[in-house]
Amino acid sequence: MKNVPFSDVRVTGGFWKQKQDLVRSVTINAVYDRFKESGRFDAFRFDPEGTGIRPHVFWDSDAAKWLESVAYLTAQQKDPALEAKADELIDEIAAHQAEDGYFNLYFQQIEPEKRFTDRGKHELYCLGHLIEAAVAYYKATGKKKLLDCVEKYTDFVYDLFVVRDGASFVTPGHEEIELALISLYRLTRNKKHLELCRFFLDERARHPDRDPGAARLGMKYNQSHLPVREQRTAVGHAVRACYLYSGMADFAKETGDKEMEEACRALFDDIVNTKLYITGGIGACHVGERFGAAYYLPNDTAYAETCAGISLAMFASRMQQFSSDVRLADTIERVYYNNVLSGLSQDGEGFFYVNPLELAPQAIKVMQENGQPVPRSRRPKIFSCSCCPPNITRMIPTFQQYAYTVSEDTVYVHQFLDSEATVAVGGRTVTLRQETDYPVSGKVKLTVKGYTGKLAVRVPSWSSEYAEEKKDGYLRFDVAGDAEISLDFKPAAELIAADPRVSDDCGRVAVCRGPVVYCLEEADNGPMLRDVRISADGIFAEGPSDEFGLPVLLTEGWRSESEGGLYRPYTGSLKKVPLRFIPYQAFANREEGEMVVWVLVKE
Ligand code: FUB
Ligand code: ZN
Repeated sequence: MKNVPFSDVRVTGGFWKQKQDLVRSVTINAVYDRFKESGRFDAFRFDPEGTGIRPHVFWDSDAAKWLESVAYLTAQQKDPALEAKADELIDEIAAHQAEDGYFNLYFQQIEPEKRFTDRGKHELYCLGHLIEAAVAYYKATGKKKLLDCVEKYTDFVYDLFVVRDGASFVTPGHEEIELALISLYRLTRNKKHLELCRFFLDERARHPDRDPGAARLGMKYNQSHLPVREQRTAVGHAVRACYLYSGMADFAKETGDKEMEEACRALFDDIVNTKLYITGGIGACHVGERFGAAYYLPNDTAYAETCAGISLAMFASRMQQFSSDVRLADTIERVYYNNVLSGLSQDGEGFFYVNPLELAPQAIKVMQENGQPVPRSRRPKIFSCSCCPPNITRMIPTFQQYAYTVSEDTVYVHQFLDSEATVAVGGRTVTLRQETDYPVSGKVKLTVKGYTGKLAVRVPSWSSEYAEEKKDGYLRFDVAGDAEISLDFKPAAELIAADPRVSDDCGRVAVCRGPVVYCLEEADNGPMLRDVRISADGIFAEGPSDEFGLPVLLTEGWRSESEGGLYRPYTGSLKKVPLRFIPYQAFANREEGEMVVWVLVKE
């Protein structure tokens, strides 16, 4: 099975076009401006004395993700001004790459004698992101300068790590380069790129003396506790984990390594069965930005980093190279419509790094006073550790990469967006048109031209339509020539409960409509939202969708009487109140206040 690349799918309208237009017109430039102001781009001038800029150890990766984003945008629609900025940055990289191929902002400018001496300092992670940027930029523009640079650097790394064993550590402390090496290999077909990936995967956890974990969190923190083929439980830093699993899945695909594939399957199962927020967020713990134990999914202190959600979608999509397990596409959908989109403000300039499922600004204030790490109640325009913004700019413009896969005789439709795709299947090129305003409605019209073969269309797990007809989550059609298929998945408000082992959610429900999770905000419903109850009948009216691009949900609920002293005899008396739920992805775009996803339910 092959993923159909984003560049073969043109988004023509609807929900995703709006999001992508926002990134193109606002976000990509906003991230550039913030990175420029913070010195991230001027650091590439390699003039620390003159500029006074001391680069952070992973600024290279921030700039690389911005570059990669430019590649994806420009591949879909030329933007000479953006491309000029990207070229300028690439010129600086080429100009300052060391003779031997090494490139790193921090180590070349600040501690040149310490290259590859500290596993925790992200050099290989930065190279991974530069590789991804170079591959994307070459494919988008045909320009090879950055690709030449990263190939030279990769040769250097191969020689240092594989041939000479000349670094202080053996494998990356922050994985990412593994998946990047596979995309480089897929472009160059240079066996060294695949071999370097194999080396980093095979050697992981085999050198505890040279490859440390984190002081407080041990070897699990960076997945160095077990050889990768033996890993079955998702542990440690969530972004590191899913980038690693993505690399493992890609490697297994390229080499037919069944043990590796098996490990990936188990790791995916572990995440979706026990460690996934309803919003698609992963990595519950602030300390170590890591997975908690199974079913540990607190709402107010949820970490659920935007990058972690993105990394999970990347992992799921790579697992689609092996099968059409419908949970893969369902997970990508859950992550994108909730955890990823909540990472971006409606004006396109602000970002969440942490995506909690409950906000109580008073509690946040106390936690701040205590010096505890807390979620934010507003989206800042940049962070000192600003990995999420350029991940948003590279991923929203390419959401269509998750729409289709093809096997020898079947085209699979996994995601729904108004678009036109050109898909190669069975030695032929097929045009596939999707007309839809999904997820506002669940209506999807598919038009296929010039295709004789099978078409499999996912029925989203939230839909109760087509229960009889679907097989393994997909509707199957035999197409001969041209075909038109009209479907309606009929999203409607639904109450979802959690496994009782998720203690924060006991006695509570989440309101969902199609793939979209909803929440209550103080701006609509006043404070004390944890006290609000809704009816178990779950009867909602749909309100207008102009404010958030998706309908709001209206219902009546109940709250306690507030009078009666701090403690009072229980009477059970409640008062009726109107309630307005908005899409979780849009929370914290108005005045500051409380937010809850999981609400009490009244039988
Ligand atoms: O360390 C690099 C990136 O910054 C990680 O992937 C994120 O979790 C954040 O720590
Ligand atoms: Zn991040």
